Amino acid sequence: MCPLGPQTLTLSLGDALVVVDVQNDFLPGGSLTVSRGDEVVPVLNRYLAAFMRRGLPIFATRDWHPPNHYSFQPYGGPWPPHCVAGSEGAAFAPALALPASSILITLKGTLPEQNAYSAFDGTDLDARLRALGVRRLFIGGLATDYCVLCTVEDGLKVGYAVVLLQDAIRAVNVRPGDGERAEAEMIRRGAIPIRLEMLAA
Ligand code: VGL
Ligand code: ZN
Repeated sequence: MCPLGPQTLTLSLGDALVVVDVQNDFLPGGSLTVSRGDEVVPVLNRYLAAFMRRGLPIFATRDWHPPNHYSFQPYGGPWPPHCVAGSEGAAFAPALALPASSILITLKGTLPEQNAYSAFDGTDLDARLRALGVRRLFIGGLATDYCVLCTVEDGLKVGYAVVLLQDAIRAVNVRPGDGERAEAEMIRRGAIPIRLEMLAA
């Protein structure tokens, strides 16, 4: 007998939650809206509660660009200006229940020429995770086809096990299907997809 079901996953020491870029500019009304991006918030709040309850580390990343970032359209990039450091658009979604006292924040894309779709690119995230003894990352947030994809890929590359929070990600979908292709690619590379109901109580 397997009372928890074959798909159940138990959180344990060595696990960390990484909430990617749940910022106003990626939500409805923002400057680079991810369609239905707001739907990740209540789901992430449940994952956050599970990690808090067990005292496991929680990281939140923020896209944090200078006003002249090279990814912005006026500077030849593909995106409308978004997540300018210190702006309201760069703030965390107000409904995201981040534990103010314990959250570990990683800023990325902070230099004019620094891309940093990945939370590992040009940041100290890897060093901070290692210092805490983290071996497995639970990754969700925005957007599936950019920062979540690149963060998951880099996490796998540098040796973490990665669990993809499949019910807590949404895609930009510049081309239709980008989100689905990104999910398939992350899983192909070794990320384990889960949904809330698969977390053991
Ligand atoms: C992102 C596009 C530009 C993301 C950031 O967080 O996925 N996408 N900058
Ligand atoms: Zn950006």
